[in-house]
Amino acid sequence: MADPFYLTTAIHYPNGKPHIGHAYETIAADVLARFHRQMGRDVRFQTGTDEHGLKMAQKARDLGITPRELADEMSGHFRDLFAKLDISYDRFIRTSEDVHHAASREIWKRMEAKGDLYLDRYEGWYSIRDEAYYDESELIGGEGDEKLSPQGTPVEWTVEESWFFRLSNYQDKLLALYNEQPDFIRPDSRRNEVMRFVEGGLRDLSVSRTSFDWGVKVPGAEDHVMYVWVDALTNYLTGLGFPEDTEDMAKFWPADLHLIGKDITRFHTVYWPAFLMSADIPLPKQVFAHGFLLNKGQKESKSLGNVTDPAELADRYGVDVLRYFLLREFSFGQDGSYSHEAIVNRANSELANSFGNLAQRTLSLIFKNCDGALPPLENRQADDTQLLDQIEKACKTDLSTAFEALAFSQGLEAWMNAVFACNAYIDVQAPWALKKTDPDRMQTVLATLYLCIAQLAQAVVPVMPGSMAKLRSAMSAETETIDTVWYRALSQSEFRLEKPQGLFPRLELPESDEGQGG
Ligand code: ME8
Repeated sequence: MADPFYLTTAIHYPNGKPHIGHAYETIAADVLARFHRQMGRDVRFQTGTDEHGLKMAQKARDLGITPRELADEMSGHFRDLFAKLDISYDRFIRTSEDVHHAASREIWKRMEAKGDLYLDRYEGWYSIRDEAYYDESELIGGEGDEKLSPQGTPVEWTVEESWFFRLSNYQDKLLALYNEQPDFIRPDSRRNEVMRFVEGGLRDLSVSRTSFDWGVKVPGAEDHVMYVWVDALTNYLTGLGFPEDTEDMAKFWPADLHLIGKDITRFHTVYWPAFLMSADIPLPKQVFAHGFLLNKGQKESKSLGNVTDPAELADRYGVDVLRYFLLREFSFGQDGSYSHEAIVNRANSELANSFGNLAQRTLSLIFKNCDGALPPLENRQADDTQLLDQIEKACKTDLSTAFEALAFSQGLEAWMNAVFACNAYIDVQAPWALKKTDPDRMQTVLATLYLCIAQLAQAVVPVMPGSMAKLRSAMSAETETIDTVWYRALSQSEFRLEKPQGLFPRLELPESDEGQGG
């Protein structure tokens, strides 16, 4: 049986329309899901929306609608965007679903049965935007005597009756976890940060609210709703059918990977494992925190007027160009800065001029010079075998190893180097000139290139599923195994090549961005 692989994104706050960070995280997760499926694993991929909490309640009040109306509308925008971006999730979860309330109440009851929950009064600095309390010592100064959270968001002194979770009891167990399972938190920089935080001592965590009622009711104390992070984290279990003993629970829990952004590392690597230990539920295997995307070096915000709609980017440049750009341009664990210029440059130099041009040149030459049939792959010379070996290593070893480790940009760099090698080969061999001087040699060169292109296309199916499906279909290269045996069978079949179509058109900068640099 295929190895199961359960992968989740963070669930997104639908208090506004999706932004580029949401697109980035979900595209990366989708590439990984498709990659693992391609490797033969039984993948379960979950994403969704995190609909409770004060932030949602306040936003709805500002708009004069109910939180549920806000959630319904905005959650729809996330679904629409993910359909546009070709996201192949298996489950889109909404935390307002009844099954999710039931799952959250069950995990609560288990933590309570353990003796880890107690009622007390809470006073502290609360950030509505982060939905988190902060310690006085963590705050940073804003303008005047304004206080801000470490994320730079406003905090308010808040007093309320609250249930508490005995997080302080879990310090040693968490440190043991990080030491015994060094891969639990990646990348290492985040692991070090979390270890320092936990070593500093843990205070019990306030886990219920009475000041509003948009959330999951606390079992036995129905005037309290759960702190939004308690129910939000539980989504990863709900989606598999918890608390029922479902087949999905048996097959996919513990999760293989929670993919999140760096700002919510603490919730996933301190609170979540502590809740699970308390409830006697096995822990996920890994949490990977990716970096943040900035717009020309700045955080996007309504006041700066620089908010980019990812759907518009996809419409303007093409979904696959956007997917490729986001994974190729940035080191996955680090922050990155994007601009229209960077997208256009990357797409033109690598997709249009390099890979697209390689495919177009090769297929056109075969179309024109080989009577529509595939040339035989015979009489190979050292140059040909060397290229074939190099492409196979880049696609099957280098790219795969990098993708397994979530080093997407490194994997795509290896792939691009393989494309460059093919372009260097075609320039040196000059099959267009061989047509007159040595037609047999021309056939071998074109056959070699065809096989290389089929492998290159297959390798990046997870990144550019739509355009690679088109190319692979046009080349009759849709099988799993692409090698010389496959090529020989194909070239001896009734194969007829269609007139090749351009894959990646050259892009232009939008007028407003011309000459601005980026
Ligand atoms: O944090 N670049 O939701 P969210 C890259 N509901 N990633 C970004 C980003 C940016 N500029 N901005 C946000 C939440 N993200 C909670 C999660 S999980 C149980 C609950 C990432 O809508 C962010 O780090 O604010 C997070 O992983 C995801 O987008 C959703 O953020």
